[in-house]
Amino acid sequence: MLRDAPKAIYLKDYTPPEYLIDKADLRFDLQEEQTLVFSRLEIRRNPGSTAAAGVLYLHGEGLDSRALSINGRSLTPEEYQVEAEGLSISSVPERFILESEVSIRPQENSALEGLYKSGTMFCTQCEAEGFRKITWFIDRPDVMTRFTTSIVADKARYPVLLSNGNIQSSENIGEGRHQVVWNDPFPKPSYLFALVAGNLRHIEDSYTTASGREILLRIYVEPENIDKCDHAMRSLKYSMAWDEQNYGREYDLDIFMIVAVNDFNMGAMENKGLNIFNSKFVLARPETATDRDFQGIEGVIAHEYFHNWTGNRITCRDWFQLSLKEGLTVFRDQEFSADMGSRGVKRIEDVRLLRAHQFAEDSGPMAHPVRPDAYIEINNFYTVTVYEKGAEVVRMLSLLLGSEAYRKATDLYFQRHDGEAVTTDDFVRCMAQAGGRDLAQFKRWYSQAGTPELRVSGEYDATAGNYLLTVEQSTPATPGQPVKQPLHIPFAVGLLNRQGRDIPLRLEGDSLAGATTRVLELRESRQSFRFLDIAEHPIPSLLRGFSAPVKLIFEYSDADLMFLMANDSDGFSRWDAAQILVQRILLRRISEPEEALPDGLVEAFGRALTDPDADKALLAEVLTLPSESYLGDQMEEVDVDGIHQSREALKQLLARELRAELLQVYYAGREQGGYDIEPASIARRSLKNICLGYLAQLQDEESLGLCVDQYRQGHNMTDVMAALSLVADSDADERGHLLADFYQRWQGDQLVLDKWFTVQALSRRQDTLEQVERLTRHPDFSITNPNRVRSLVGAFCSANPVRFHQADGAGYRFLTDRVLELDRLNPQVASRMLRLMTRWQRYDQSRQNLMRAQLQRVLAVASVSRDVYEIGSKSLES
Ligand code: 7ML
Ligand code: ZN
Repeated sequence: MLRDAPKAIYLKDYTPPEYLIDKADLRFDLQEEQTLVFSRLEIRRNPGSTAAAGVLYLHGEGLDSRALSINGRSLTPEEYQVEAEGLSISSVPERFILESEVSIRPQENSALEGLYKSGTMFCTQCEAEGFRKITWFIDRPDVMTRFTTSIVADKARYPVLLSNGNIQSSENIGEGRHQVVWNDPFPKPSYLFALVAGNLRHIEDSYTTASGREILLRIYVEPENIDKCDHAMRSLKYSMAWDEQNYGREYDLDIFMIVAVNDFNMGAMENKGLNIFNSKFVLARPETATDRDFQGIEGVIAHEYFHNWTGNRITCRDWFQLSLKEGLTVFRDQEFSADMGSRGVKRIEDVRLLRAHQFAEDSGPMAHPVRPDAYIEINNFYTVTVYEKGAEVVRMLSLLLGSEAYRKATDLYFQRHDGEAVTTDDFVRCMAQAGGRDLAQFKRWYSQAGTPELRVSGEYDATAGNYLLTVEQSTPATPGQPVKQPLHIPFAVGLLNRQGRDIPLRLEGDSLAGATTRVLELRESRQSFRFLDIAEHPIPSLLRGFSAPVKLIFEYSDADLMFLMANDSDGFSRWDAAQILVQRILLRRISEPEEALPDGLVEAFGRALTDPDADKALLAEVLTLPSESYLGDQMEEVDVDGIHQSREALKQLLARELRAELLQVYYAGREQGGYDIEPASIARRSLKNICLGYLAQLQDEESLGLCVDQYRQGHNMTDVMAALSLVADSDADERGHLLADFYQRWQGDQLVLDKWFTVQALSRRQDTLEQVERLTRHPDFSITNPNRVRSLVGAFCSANPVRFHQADGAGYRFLTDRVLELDRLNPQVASRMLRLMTRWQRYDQSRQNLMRAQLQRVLAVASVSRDVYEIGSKSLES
C-alpha cells in the first residue's frame, strides 16, 4: 500500500469510559456563513473506570475552537492538546464543568455527517460518530447524557427549530431572530442527538397510549410535499399500536416528530423524539409512489419508531454491538410488516434479500460476523450481515423459545436493561434465562461469519416403516476465520405422503407426537433423526419458513420439486421449491440452451395462472425468476452473458407457451375503480405487471401496445413504472417519447425523477452504459445527492450486471471514476458504491484483472478516505 494503513479498532480492547457526561447544555447559533456551538458539559470521573485518573479525551473533528474552560477558567495552551480526531486535557478534577465554543460550517459539509444543510434546511446525522463533527464530546454510545438544546436562527428563513425531547421555551430575540429551547429528559448517547431548522410545514395527529397518555404526532416536510404525508402518519400510528400489543412497549415522550430530508446518506435515523428520514421513506401519493414505495415507508417508519425501545431506551455498549439494536429492530419491523400485509409474501421477500445480498457478503472479502470483532471505519459495518442476518438470529431465538417464552424474554430484557448501554451477550442472557435454555452454543451465531451449509439425506426403510433424515452442517472459511465450529440451528421439517398431505410426525425417542412440522435442533456436525410409522416413501419438506439462514443441499429430483411446488402446506417452501427448480433450469440452459423444460412445468404454471383461488401474491413471487446476480452466485465462475441470455430466453419461452393465460390474467387484473393499497390490490397489480413483463418478452406490436396503453392510462405509479421499464428495455420509437413525457411531467419531483434515472440505468439495451454516462451530465444529475447517485450509478452497477460487467471493463472504469469523485465529497456513499466491485474473484480472469486494476487505482490515491480504503484494501487482500 502506498499510504499509512489506517488502524483497526478491536472489540477485545473495549474499556469503560474514563469520564461520564451527566448533562449537556448546547446552544446553536445558526448563521449563513457558519454555526457557533456553545457547550456546557457536566463531567465526572466514571467510578467504574480502571484507568489512571486525570486525562480527559474528547472527540472532535473539523472544529474551529474558539474557547475552552473548566469550572469557569479558560485553559492555557499548555493544559490541552488538539489532535487529529480529538482533544486531550491533562489533570482534570473528579467532577467539573467544561465549557467550549466552536465554529463549524454546515454549508460546506458534503459528507452529510454531523450538522449539514440539505437545500435550505439545517439537519443532523450523528450515528455512528457524527456528533464529534458538531462539538467536543465523549462520542461513544456508553456515555449517556441529558441534553438541553437551544437553537437561535433567523425567524423568516428558519421558522421551525427542532431538537430532541419536549419544547421548553420559544421567543423572539430581536433583529428578526428567534430562539427555541428543547429538553430531553431521557439520558442518551450523542449519536441520538438531532437538530433541524428550516422553513417546514407539518401535519399533525395524536395517539392515545394503552395507559391513556396522549402523544402529539407531527410530520415535517418542505411546503410542496405537505400532501404526501398521510401514509407515513398512518404507518406511525399502526406502529405505535403494534409495539404496545406485541411487545408491551408504550411511547415515552409527549411528542414524536418525523422530518423528511432530501439529502440523506441512509434510510432514516431514530434520534430520540425527532426521527430524521430520507424523504424517500416519508413522501407518497398514488400518482408518485409505487406499491413498493408505500410498503417501504410503512416498514421504515416502523423500524425507526421501534428503535425507541430497541436502541434508544436500551442502547449499544459499543459499535461492535450494533446488531443488538439493528438485528432486533429489523426482526421487529419484519414481523410488523408481516402482520400488516401478507405474512407469506413478506417472508419470501426477506429471504430473497438475505440470499441475494447477505449470502453474497458472507462469501466474499467483506465477510464478518453479526458482531464484528474489528473495524477500520464503523460506517462500513452498517451491513446486511449486521441487519438482516442479525434479524435472522433473533428470529431463530424466537423460534427456539416459542412465542410465549420469547415475549417473557423481551419483557425481562426491557426491565433489566432500561436506561443502559449493553451487549448482545446481555440480550442472549435474557433469552436463556426467560426461556430456560442453554444458549452457549447458539451464541456462535454472533461471532462466526459465513453461511452454514446443511447437507441433508433421507433414507426410507420400507420394512421397518421409518424414515431416517441425516443432516451434516459445515461453514466455509471466511477471512480471518479458517476453522468453524458447529452451530445450534433450528431446522423445521415436514414429511409429505404421495397424496401431498402432511404426515403426522413421531420421532424416535420422543413423546411429542402428531405435529406436522417439527423444529429439529441441530448442534453437531452430523446428526440423524428417525421418523416412525411412515407408511410409504415420503418427500421431505425441509427448512420450512426458512427457519435458519443457511444453504440447504438435498438431492431433489425435478419431479420432487414440482410435487412440493404443488402440495407443500408451507407457502414459503412451495415458493422455494419453484425457485430451486427454475434456478436449475436456468443454469442448465446456459450450456444447453435448447434443453426442454421438465414435463408438466408449463402446465403447472398454466393451471396456477388460471386457478381462480390462487394466492395472487404468492403466484407473483413464484413467477419472478431469480435475479441475474443471484444466479451468478450459484456458479463456480459467474457467466454474466450466459446467465442473461438464459434468463431472457426462458422468459420468452414461457411467454410463448402461456401467452393466452398471461393475457387473461393481465386483462383481469387491470385497474377498475379507485386505487388502494390493500394487500389484495397490491397482489393483483403485481401479478398483472409480472404477466405484462412476460408478454413484453415476445417483443411484438401487441404487447408493446399494452405497455404503452398502460403507461398512458397512468392510473398509479406502480403501473406507470411497470410499463415504462418494459418500454425502456425496447428499441421501439415510443421509448424516447415516453421517457421524455415522463421527464416533462415529473421534472419538479425529485423522488419521481430518481425513478426516471433508474429506469434508464436498468435497461437491458446494449447502449445502457453510454446512456448512463450521458445521464451523469444531465442538469438534473447531482453527485452530491445520495438518492440521485444511487438511482443512477448504484442502480446500474448493482442491478444491471450484464451491462456493468461488459467485457471491456468500461463499467468498472465508470464506477471507479464516480467513486473517486464522490470520495472527496461523501466517503460513506463512495464506499458503498465501491463495494459493488469487490467480488472480482467470482469472475473470469480477464474481468478479474480489469476490476483489480480499478481497485488499485482507487487505493493509489493518497487522500482516499478511511471508508473507501477499508473496502478497497480488504477486497484486494483476500
Ligand atoms: C434499516 C439504517 C441505517 C443504515 C437506519 C442507519 C437505522 C442507521 C439507523 C432498516 C430500515 C430502514 C433503514 C435501515 C438502515 C442502514 C440501514 N440507526 O435506523 O438503522
Ligand atoms: Zn435501525
